[in-house]
Amino acid sequence: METITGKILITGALGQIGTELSATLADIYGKHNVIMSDVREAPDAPDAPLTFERLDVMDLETFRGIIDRHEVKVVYHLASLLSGTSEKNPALAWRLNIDPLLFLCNLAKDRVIDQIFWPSSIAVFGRGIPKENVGQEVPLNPSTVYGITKLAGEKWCEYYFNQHGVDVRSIRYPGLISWKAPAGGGTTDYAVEIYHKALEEGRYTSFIAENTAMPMLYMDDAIAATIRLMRAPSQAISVRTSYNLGGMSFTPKQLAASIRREIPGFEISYAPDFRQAIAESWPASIDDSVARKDWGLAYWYDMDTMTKEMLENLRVKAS
Ligand code: AKB
Repeated sequence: METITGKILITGALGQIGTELSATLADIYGKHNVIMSDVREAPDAPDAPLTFERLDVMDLETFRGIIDRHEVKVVYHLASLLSGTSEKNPALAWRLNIDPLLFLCNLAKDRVIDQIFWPSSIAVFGRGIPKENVGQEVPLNPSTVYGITKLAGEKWCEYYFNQHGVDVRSIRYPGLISWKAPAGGGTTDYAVEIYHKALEEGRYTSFIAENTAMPMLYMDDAIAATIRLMRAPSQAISVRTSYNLGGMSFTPKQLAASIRREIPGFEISYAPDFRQAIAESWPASIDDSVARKDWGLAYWYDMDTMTKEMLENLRVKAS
């Protein structure tokens, strides 16, 4: 087990990333060093393994109380409204995605906490750039509320690093695919739902059109990348806005073909909704060479190995 000064707090810890990140951090640093928090109640498990705090991240007084009480030094601030949900409630998305980040940056500026991780997204990209292999330094013109909040957040991270030496690190996550916890409110969520429906019903209706490619990543690779970034020496971090992460790139049609290799009768149909326009505003693939060079980003899964893992684990979970 590795030693750490102070405790680690995870916000949004019951969400898709938080569920897996909390467990991995507890394995690395010890259960007593990791505090989970979420706006939802803790799951009603008699053997809930980690300390849990109920926290609405917009309640800054409670947020501060938790940080002080547990002597938290590192915060993985994952609580966020995703792209689909943000379009439905822009004012809430702005407040929720920005105010707690600024609160944490100010705590780090005052040296109450030492390090922050904050997730950005491929949603920062928009018009005026090529669709494929989008690089780290391109004009950012998001067309969604969510993308606007993520772009603003990235700029705040950079500002607090430049002006106050705040060690805040960030990744532009692509769509994340996992089986442990459901995705919630994103445009890339079809790539999670499809596996559940494939097993439950043998068919799926995709809200994204068949040939729309988006960058995607299996959760194990996302967690490994996040921890690798946070452990990298400060002098290796050349990007203080947010690092591109490309993962893999596929369309719903290609993902359906991958599932059909495991479940031969699987059928897919298409009924694009408002999220289609969001998907079309995002890149199809991402160049993440800067993250590879700076802190050794690497991946272990491709579409087919991910499909095998997803189906295998969901089958076990359902049995
Ligand atoms: C979403 O679809 O909103 C997220 C994202 C790409 O940030 N998964």
